[in-house]
Amino acid sequence: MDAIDLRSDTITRPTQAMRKAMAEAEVGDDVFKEDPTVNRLEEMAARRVGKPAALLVGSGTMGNLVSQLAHCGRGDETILGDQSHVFFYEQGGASALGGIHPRTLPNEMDGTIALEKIEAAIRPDDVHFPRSRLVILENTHNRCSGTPMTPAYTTAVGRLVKRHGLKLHIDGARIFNAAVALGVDVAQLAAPADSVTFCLSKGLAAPVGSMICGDDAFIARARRIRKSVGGGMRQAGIIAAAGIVALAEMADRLAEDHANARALAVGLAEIPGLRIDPDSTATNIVYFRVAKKGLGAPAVVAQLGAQGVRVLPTAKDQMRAVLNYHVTAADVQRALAVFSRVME
Ligand code: TLP
Repeated sequence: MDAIDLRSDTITRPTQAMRKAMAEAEVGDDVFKEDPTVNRLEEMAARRVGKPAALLVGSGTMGNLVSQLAHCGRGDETILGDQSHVFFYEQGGASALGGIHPRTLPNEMDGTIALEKIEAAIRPDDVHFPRSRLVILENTHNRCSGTPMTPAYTTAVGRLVKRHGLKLHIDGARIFNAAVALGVDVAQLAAPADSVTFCLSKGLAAPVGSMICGDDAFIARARRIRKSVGGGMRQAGIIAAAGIVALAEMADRLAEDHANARALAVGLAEIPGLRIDPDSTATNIVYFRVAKKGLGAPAVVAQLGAQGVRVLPTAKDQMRAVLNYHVTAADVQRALAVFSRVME
């Protein structure tokens, strides 16, 4: 039997409809803005997220980097969560390549950053300080159990940021998961932000690609910067075609991944030696701990792997499972049986 791969939703392979669309895609040179399929995807993404314009980039990491470079100059400061993907998993690219200074604040368990902490971190105009320029939120919050950020919270941050003359960027790699989980429109989650990135290649199952959305001037700057970091792709309609299918067909089904995640979390909570609060799982990401003396996450991961269940170790005693398009409700039950065997 095939392995049940729960390491990430990035492992999803393109659907048949995507492969067909890719094979038949009308293409042109996108650096000349002449790829009709890329243009169509960018219009579609902008409309869906409720922003005037959008830009296709190679990855979520590139989207966050380009967005930071488009908002900030050298010596400017970003304010972001200490558990954020941008801070944790993107090699400090904004510092290395853009001279941008990150100011981290603690993420609460639900991925939010306390409003008063954001406000207190905004620097006054003083020759000693970097200029506070950009606040970055993440929705859903990967390292905080995939928790969705509500429109009320995002709106409050947006207001605060605007009052102080800063900009707001949302790393919305999984913002469609957030919208489905909260039963709101993506545009509502994106409205308070000056820029939003989202990934086509995670739960939406496209093979490659992320979108940056924002106003026309911002996207024009982002387009220039994308070129400078080597992201000017030519006949990119081949991948945009899959992105169009992803946006049109794959967002609504994310509720299935969320239900499967919940079932997995509830099942894991019943297995002796594992620790998880099933209520922490609101979307497709499940974090859980090993609580058995002398047993660490790497050993459990190796034993699970040997029995056809793949999860990701995320700390000495912590693992992550991410539900995705290729994992069915029956797979979840099979995986739980393997977990029980391994933990005996
Ligand atoms: N996250 C990956 C790993 O890098 C951890 C995963 O498997 O979850 N923002 C968020 C919130 C993300 O979770 C990720 C990918 C990205 C940005 C970066 O996207 P890519 O991998 O396309 O650069």
